[in-house]
Amino acid sequence: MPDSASEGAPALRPRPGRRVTGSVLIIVLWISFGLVSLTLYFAGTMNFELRSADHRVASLEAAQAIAGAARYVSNILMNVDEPGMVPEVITYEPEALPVGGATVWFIGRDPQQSRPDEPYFGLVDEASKLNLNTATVAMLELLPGMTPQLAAAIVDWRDADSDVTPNGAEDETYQRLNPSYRCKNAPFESVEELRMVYGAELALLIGEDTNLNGALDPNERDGTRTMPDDNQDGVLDAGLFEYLTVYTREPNTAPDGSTRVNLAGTNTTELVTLLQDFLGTDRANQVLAQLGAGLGSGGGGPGGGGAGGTTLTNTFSSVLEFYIRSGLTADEFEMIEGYLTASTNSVVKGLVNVNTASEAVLACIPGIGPENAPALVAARQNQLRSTSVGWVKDVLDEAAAIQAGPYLTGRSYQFTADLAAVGRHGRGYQRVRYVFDTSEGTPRVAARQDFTHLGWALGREVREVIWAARQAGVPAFGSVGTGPAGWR
Ligand SMILES: [Ca+2]
Ligand SMILES: [Ca+2]
Ligand SMILES: [Ca+2]
Ligand SMILES: [Ca+2]
Repeated sequence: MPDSASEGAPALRPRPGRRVTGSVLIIVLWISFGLVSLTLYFAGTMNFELRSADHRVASLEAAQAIAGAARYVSNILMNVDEPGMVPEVITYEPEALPVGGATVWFIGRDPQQSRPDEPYFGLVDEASKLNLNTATVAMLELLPGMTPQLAAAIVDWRDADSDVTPNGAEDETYQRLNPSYRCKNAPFESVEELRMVYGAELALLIGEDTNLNGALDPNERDGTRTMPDDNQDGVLDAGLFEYLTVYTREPNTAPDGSTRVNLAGTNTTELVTLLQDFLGTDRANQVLAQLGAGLGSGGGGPGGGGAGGTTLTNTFSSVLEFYIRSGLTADEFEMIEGYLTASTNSVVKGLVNVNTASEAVLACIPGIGPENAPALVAARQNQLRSTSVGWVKDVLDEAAAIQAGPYLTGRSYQFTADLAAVGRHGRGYQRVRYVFDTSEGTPRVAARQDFTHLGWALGREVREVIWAARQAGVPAFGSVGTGPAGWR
């Protein structure tokens, strides 16, 4: 029974008091809970922020390292022994190159194709590819995956006229497209421009190599399970991008910078001087006799002229043809090769470097073809350091070599540096592809394209090294490096 006297005031004391305490407790609990949640929320966000900040820093490091590596490449190209020489891969560091806190790789192409599953690291010689602006329909048609329609459309795209090549495409074809556009009727400025050409489907251009790294990545050999739809044959069936360039141009000057002796003309004054300078008068006379020319004083031959002005009965379509007809030894030819030309142009465009081109590209050259390309690739194993085309004479028969001569060179002046980098903790992957042109002396960046969006292109092994290092909490590629001399 409650006490009536205590019914008023005392009743007010404990109850509301307890209720207040309870409410306070609940409020405190709520606030605590809220604070904990907020703390957890902010901690999570901050962790996320920190991680993404870390990632941003890593990306920045990688991007800066690529810019540094590009300067290093420029330096490599500036320091080749002789103009037009392809830098040997063992003379630079194309793999796991430390630059600041980041690491850079040069994604290249393996001349031996020894490990199809992993990328090869090195610079890529643009003269190992066919030039989109100079190759004929017949040459283009021999590329793997090329259709006669696309080969013809490529030539129509770049030629100035609007006459439709058989199977080709000029304005009326492009006007029918939606959206419609005009045929360019001017040279290609980039290989990517092929996308504009009628019939150049993306699948034809990139083939199975969706990340354009020249290696068979897991998604590129699993059939239709993941993109792309590859044929699962363990071989990388690359697209047309792999074989084409627009950059190849060779200065028509001798290694010492002087004007080359033109073999396409019939006047031999300069040739006589050159042969005498390098081989002596007697040997020069022998060679000229072989060529059907005579020195004004002495030396037999049907075309003998006045002193200092002899004529040749033959002109030469290429330096290689001159070599074949001259009877020069290989060593003699190599000495004078760089001083000779069969072109009157100051720059020769679109020559293919027979010392670096793939079998697929060599197969497109008239006189070589799919039947002779394998023999050339097999025979050149010891020619990789050479700038000579002379050895081709020993592999092809005479008629074939003479036919191929005008398309070939032993020198390269344009190189792709496809640079991929990771920053700290192997994070922040970036990839930029540069094309360098050295044809005017100092290396110049002819093209720069960000390839980061193509995704990881450094293969399984590099990824595993990064993962293992991250688990162990150690740097994946040694301590912070300063890069090799010259990268700055
Ligand atoms: Ca045209
Ligand atoms: Ca690939
Ligand atoms: Ca696939
Ligand atoms: Ca395949």
